[in-house]
Amino acid sequence: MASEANGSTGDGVKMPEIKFTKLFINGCFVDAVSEVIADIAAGDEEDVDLAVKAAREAFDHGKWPRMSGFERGRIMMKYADLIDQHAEELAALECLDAGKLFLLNKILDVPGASNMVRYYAGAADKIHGETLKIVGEFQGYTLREPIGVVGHIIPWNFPTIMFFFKVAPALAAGCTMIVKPAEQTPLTALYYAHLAKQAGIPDGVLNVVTGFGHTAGAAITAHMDVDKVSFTGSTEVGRLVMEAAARSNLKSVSLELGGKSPVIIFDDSDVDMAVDLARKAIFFNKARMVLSPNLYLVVFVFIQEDNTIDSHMQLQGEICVAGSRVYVQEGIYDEFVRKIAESSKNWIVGDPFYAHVHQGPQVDKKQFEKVLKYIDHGKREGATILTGGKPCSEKGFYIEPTIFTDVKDDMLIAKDEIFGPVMSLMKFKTIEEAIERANNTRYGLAAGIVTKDLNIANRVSRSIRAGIIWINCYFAFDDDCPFGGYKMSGFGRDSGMHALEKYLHVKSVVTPIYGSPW
Ligand code: TXE
Repeated sequence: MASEANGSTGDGVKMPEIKFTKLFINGCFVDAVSEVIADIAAGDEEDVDLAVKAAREAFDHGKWPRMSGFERGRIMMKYADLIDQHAEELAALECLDAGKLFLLNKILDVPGASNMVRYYAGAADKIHGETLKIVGEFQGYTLREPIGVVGHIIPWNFPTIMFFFKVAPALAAGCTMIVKPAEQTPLTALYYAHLAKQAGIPDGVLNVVTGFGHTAGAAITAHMDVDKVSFTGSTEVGRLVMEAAARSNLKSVSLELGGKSPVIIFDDSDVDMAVDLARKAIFFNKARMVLSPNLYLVVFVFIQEDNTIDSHMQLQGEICVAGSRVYVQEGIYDEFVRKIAESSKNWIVGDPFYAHVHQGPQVDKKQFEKVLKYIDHGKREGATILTGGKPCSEKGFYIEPTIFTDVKDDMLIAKDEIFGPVMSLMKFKTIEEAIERANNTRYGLAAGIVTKDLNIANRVSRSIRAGIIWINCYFAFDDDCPFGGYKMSGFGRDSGMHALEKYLHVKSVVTPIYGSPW
């Protein structure tokens, strides 16, 4: 987390005051029972226990699960308005904490979050059951009830969006919850908790315990009184989450984990467009699009008078859906390789505060070293470096956008999630081969298809085992678009109406019906 909180930024944005640094339990900011890391409280097992007790009480005896969906929705609408009113400060906090661009936070992440709250506010009074005609003299119906106390564990790469991916549907469902933000990026979560109280969300419903994964996170997953854990992060920790759930109270678990997403480019593609899309899918994007806070892409944005924006995406590969395996059909392979190598000469890696920069630094030393290790592995396994391949400055965690050719499917760089600006480029002959190789991964989060042939697009979409397929585009999301993985990318869906299901139980109620002629 960035630490310099004084003065103003280079762009003249007012440095935000860091007001909320304690844990948020039962409607109050409280000191952690244990130690304090710098300014931020490091919650541990005891703190989690206090937060769970507050959430349990709010669930078992409080108003939130019992009030009408309409009333919950009304309070959530107010919450969304408060988020908008504080957008400037929230955006600056996120910038300070996560190193994400201020303007981007202000016009996309924060409004994207408030709109997500509104989306689920609108759903809160539309949670219905079914009526059942039961054989014999019975009738039945189903109730959809909140699942209970939920633990949300979230990562650092999208602190605001991840917070509301989890919190907004759980609130609409009537659950109570404990959020543990990533230790790198806790500041906005605390601010969102403060705004929730202001909006009228009762004490104990939304608690935030900041702290480390192996202490606070692990305590949530092992807690006997947590009914569900919703986790986004690494596959390794996802496994630990399931183990802890199995060993404790068999709590329900949903996981959104890593990916190794393929981008499949067919011979009939416009090669320039395909090069642009493949780069965009992992390094950055320069595009013009209609301004929409619902489309929460990671972009640098320049607003035009006609309400469109010129943008370029700051990814550094630090996104779970990164298109890190690029399969190009043999007819256009050589041209594609030549053009992507040429275009890489224009990539600018540098300080993400500058709008002309295409790619910023990796988030921290751990990620920086992890990426370099994979690049080294790729070289030793016999892949060829087409571009990049090394750090690009002495200071900071900057890595050149790296493209490997001559990659074999069984090389580590083609199998593991690198979470950095490293693309593996591979050639294929037939559609069947492309499908088989794209599916030859333990992950299944996303895939991209580039073709002008509708039948190829439809056939490949159905054949790829992944949670989201982008045809002739990449990174297009919406609140209404379910998002989640197949295979070791996890299970359960964030976003869209499907996310509500994770936070609801279905109960059947059966009664006799005497003398019915039916
Ligand atoms: O993730 P962690 P890290 C992948 C990506 C990246 C790697 C490591 O490949 O390089 O994960 O990143 C909490 N019990 N993704 O170390 O450790 C932790 O405090 C309970 C993909 O940041 O999984 C944080 O809040 N919780 C991903 C959250 O888990 C624990 C986004 C994620 O941290 C815990 C981020 C434990 N034992 C990384 N240990 C995506 N799917 O988008 C840690 N945590």
